[in-house]
Amino acid sequence: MFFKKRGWKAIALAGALTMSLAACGSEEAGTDDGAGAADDGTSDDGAATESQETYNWQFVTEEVQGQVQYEYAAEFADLINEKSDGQINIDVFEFGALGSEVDQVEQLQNGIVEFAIISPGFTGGMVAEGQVFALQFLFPDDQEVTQEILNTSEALHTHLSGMYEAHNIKPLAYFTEGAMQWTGSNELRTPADFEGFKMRVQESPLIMRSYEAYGADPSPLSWSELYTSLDRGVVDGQENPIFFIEDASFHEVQDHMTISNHNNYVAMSTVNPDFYNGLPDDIRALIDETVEEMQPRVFEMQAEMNEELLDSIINNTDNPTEVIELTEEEREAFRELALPVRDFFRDEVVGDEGREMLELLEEEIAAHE
Ligand code: 6CS
Repeated sequence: MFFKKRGWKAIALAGALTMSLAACGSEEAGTDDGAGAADDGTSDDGAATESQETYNWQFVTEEVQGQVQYEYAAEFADLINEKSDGQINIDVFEFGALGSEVDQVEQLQNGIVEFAIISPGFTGGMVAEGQVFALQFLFPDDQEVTQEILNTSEALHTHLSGMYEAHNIKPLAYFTEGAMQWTGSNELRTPADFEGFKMRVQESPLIMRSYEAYGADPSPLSWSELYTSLDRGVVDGQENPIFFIEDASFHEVQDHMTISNHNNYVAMSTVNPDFYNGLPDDIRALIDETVEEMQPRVFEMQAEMNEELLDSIINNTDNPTEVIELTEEEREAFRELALPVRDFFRDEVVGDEGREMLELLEEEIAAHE
């Protein structure tokens, strides 16, 4: 695996903090039972009394320091630590420390980690309905409106979340990491530019289908291999929000970037449901309250990063990237090809429940437009 700027970074676990908590905890839910069983998520100091449970949890992300998911998890961990007067400690892992994106999903499902940020693109083979986020031109262009829908949608919070829970993944929140843009070794302005284009995608059948609809030749790849693959011409291009393109230095090995805003990069903060359900009510309430607080914070965070790092790409004279912005007419040509993929999702990818979810989501989106 290769990360251009930082190399392979494994995060050393911070020493387990010893804490005492006024609330009573449950032994099976990552608490300190005083037995010093560090490998089952407990801390090793031994709480003085049952009413002084301590908690030591792990939170894994698909990104590295300075990127949205990691900074979200770090801030979430700090907030929880503060609110609990230091009695809940969360160790945050950068991507790579615990394996691939798919490994991380399994760790969450098995309770090896308590929390994870997951991109639905990596669970497409398991929760087909989660691929709804791969449908290009579905959500409004206005990022604030999109985030409002992600915060309040019954289709997502009731229907889709239930489908994830059936697979032992409990989504706590959905958030955008920004509008996605294309980078390429050639200019990407019209669908014809995608003809035979080797497009790197996440491992989701529907994302692949979306690029096949443009005539491209999609190939699934972890982002850890993407810089090198772009550099060596193994793939010709990729999609991501601007902050990620810049921070992972993809622009340095791509001559062109297209501001297409063809989709949002949506991520979910998730928790292992058995762990979560086994927590005392007040601890669960603390988590819920903090998840809610994080929603405006992560929106602000991604907006700032995406804006600043666009300037950084434009002003990079050492590795110049030609940046173009599609006109509405140019976007329309892609939208027309993307619409039948929505029918494919409805008719071939999901069952009745998934169809109902999409219909409801479309109604919710229409109500916001
Ligand atoms: O392209 C990817 O696969 C990565 N992109 C983002 C914005 N976050 C993590 C993800 O794995």
